[in-house]
Amino acid sequence: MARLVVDPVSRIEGHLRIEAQLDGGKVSDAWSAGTMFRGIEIILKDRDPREAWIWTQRICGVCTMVHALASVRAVEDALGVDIPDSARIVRNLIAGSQMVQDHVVHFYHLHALDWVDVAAALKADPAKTSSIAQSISDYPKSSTTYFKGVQARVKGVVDSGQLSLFASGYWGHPAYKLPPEVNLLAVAHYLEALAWQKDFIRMHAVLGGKNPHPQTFLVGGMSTAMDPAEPFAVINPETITFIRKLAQEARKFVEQVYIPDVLAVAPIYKEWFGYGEGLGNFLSYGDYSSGNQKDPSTFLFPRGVVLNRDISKVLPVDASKITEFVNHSWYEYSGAHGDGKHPFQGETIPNYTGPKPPFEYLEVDKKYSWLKAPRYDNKPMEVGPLARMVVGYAAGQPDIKKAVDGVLKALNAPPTVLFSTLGRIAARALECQIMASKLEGWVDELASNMAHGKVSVFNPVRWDPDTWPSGTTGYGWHEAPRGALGHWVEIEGKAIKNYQAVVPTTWNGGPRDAQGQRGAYEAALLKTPVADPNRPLEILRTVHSFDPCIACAVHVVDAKGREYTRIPRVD
Ligand code: NFE
Ligand code: MG
Repeated sequence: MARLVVDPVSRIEGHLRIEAQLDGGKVSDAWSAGTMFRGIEIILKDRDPREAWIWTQRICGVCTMVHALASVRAVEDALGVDIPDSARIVRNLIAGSQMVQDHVVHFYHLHALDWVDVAAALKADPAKTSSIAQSISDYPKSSTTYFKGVQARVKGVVDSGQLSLFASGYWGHPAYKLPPEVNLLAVAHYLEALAWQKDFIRMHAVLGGKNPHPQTFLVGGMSTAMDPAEPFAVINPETITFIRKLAQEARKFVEQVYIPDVLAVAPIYKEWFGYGEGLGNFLSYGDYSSGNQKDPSTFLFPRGVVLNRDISKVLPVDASKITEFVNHSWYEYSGAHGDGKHPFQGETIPNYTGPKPPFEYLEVDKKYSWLKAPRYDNKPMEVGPLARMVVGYAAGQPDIKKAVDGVLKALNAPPTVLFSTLGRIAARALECQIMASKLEGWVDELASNMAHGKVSVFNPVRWDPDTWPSGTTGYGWHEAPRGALGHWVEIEGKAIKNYQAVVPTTWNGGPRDAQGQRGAYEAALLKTPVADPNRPLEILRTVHSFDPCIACAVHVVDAKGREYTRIPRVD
């Protein structure tokens, strides 16, 4: 029995440590620990709820705008504000393009190198790579000359001895199984995707003023002025033409590069449909409305819960059943410690009680993470693309049903293969394809609203705090790239009394709860084979399949407790 420590887990956002017990070459137990503290919920106290989104958006720069969206929705819910239809569409476009960019970046830049051996790409025959590329896709960059050029570029990096973005990989590890030619194909697309995502996210520059952290959200809508006759309006006919082109190019990139690559790589690693299964409980709040943003029946991704892998039933989501536990987290709660707290009663009272560095292992029987442990109806849940595809499939959502059935048919496999590491990767790719196919439709809807004079993007009805009730609460939900995201706000007078965010990676990467139930990463790592404990590539495969973001999950650590900066409240 050996205890393995992976710290830090790289190619993620934030600081994550995995401790895993090995027995007979397999993981017999695992612990997931967020090793950074952030205090955004605390910073929000006493601030104006209309500006909360600007602060919460700084929870993360990877999923960037998702916390702005959840925040304005929470305050809109508390104040009873409906948003204009054109604001709904602009929000769908900003969030949808975030999801498409985020999934492509995850596949190529954060996850592919767990499956693709960059060093082996140097041994490939570029002519063979070219013929593979042309057999699986119409993507035009597929000539022998092109792949020769990519190979020369990679060789230049390797020969320089400065591996840069390819440093510290487990190159040559026996678990890499792709033929050299497929490695070269994937490395080429790694570089293409890097360039593509930078161009595509101009969608945020146009509709949000900048990326990351778009600046055009408002409680009550958006500040993206819309005017068909005004060249200086954010949204005018020229903008529509530009963002339509971005949406078309995104769909093409996903269809011609991302999807064929996933389909080319997956069969070579098909045993990974049998590892990384995890909890089997899935939660999706649902999102991307075609009408009223509060009405789940208008959502592209359905709302629901699937328990114990039973896709014959989708259970409704009851927000009152969400709680967070801190029995194994470095926080204190007032009152009975074994109880979970609903976010409306939630507290963020940090108290590090772990070992002083340097230490060998965390005290995993006590407290061991900066993540809380969220539970739904006292059960741990997986959230994210797989949860959305499972809930959507079980609910019979037509786009999801068609996409999932298509892949299962191609693999000649039952839906149960989805409950796995590779299933998570496939679900993310399918979801990205569905989302990329929806963007042009939303651009058309926006153009149509503009043509019909529906140019309002902001509802000012509750802008003046004198119109607010003296005390109120609200919650806002979003399906962020990594999963179900919720913000809960309590407003008293004209200021925030309490603010709690329960975030996708907190659900997936959180520690054990009062009953000792494992979180999603911890459960998914069980039975994972580890060929070489000094190079735990297989652990990375499963953890990365969730696309961890610890900055989000914990919402600047200084071991000595020094103050970095003091941020004044603006009255
Ligand atoms: Ni920081 Fe995030 C997403 C949110 S993850 S990336 O997607 O919310 O927990
Ligand atoms: Mg929180």
